[in-house]
Amino acid sequence: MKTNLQLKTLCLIVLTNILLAGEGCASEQPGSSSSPQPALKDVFKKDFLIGMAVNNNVVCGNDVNAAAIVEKHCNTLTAENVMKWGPIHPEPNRYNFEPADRFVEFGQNNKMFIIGHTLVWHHQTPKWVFEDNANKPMTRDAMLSRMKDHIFTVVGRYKGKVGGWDVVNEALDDNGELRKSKWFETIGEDFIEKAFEYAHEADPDAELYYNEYNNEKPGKLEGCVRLIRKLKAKGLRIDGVGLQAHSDMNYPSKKELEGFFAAMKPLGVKVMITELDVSVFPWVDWFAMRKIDFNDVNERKKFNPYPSGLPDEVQQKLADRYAELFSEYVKHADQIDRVTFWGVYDKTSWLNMGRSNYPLLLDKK
Ligand code: 9MR
Repeated sequence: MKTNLQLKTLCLIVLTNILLAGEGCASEQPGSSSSPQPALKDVFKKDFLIGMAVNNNVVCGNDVNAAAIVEKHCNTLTAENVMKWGPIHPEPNRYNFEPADRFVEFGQNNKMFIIGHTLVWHHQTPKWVFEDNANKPMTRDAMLSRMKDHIFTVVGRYKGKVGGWDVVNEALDDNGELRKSKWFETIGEDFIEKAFEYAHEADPDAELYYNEYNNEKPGKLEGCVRLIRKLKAKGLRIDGVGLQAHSDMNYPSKKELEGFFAAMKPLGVKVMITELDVSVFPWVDWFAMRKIDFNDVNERKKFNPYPSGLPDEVQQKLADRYAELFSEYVKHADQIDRVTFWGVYDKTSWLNMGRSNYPLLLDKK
């Protein structure tokens, strides 16, 4: 373990500097060697890999500043959307590999550990996947065969290039029971086992992960532990558990994080911090967000209080919060393989949802 005080202090200073640099970052050439900021991947070299989820614009050369940031700071890379079922396999007999190919190429060119996200999820999966030719629900066998075919095609294409796959994403409900998704309803609870089995067959060398949000909360945490134990008992390969880490200024607490690391330790799996961001606002889901009338001045004040920039004191609180989370990560570095931010900079974060949020290390510019 590498929790020496000097390293820890350096990590926190770097994070705080990046966050507090504000607009100063924009005028600096993010990837240039003259930049005074050390690369995060170097600062945390002894602890874990550092990654970011990227979209098409970053890997296709449309957003050169973001690409330079990723090249400078990251040694691992995740596809934010292009490998999900919908984008990569939009119709029964049509795959759209081009964006995923560009993503993998970008990662390879920069010698990054590439993460495929994600093979089996209830979301961003087209309706046709769960229907037969007559638009009737699929039988278990037909569904398994469709799943296998998809996994073999996608994992097979990137065999030896993608180092690890989020095989199954978000299969649990908050109470730790299996989510009643179409996967669950059509195949039954062993759809998760089958997905891991097929992924391993398709690329025996790839690492395989189960990825989840809020799995540091009681209920879901217990469900997650049960699931990993079950997969292991069946002799299936599972290398790690993804803690998405969509966080806010208070959640997760130190206690919740400690509980998660303690629960994972005896399972013999690595932990990946897979989708880190820190919302400066308490969580409001998509459904509720859509109902907010941003033309109403009171609603705006309440839900979009910082439309043109974060006040200094909130920025400082955000920096402190990031430092707090990273102290926990460094403390548990013996369990953590990588820390991946869910995006590169605030402008492109999924958390804006119609307002200005500030969840990442780099600001809108
Ligand atoms: O960031 C992703 C966003 O661009 C997509 O519109 C959204 C679709 O559901 O998915 C977002 O990423 C999600 C990730 O794949 C799984 N965990 C939750 C992430 C945030 O919603």
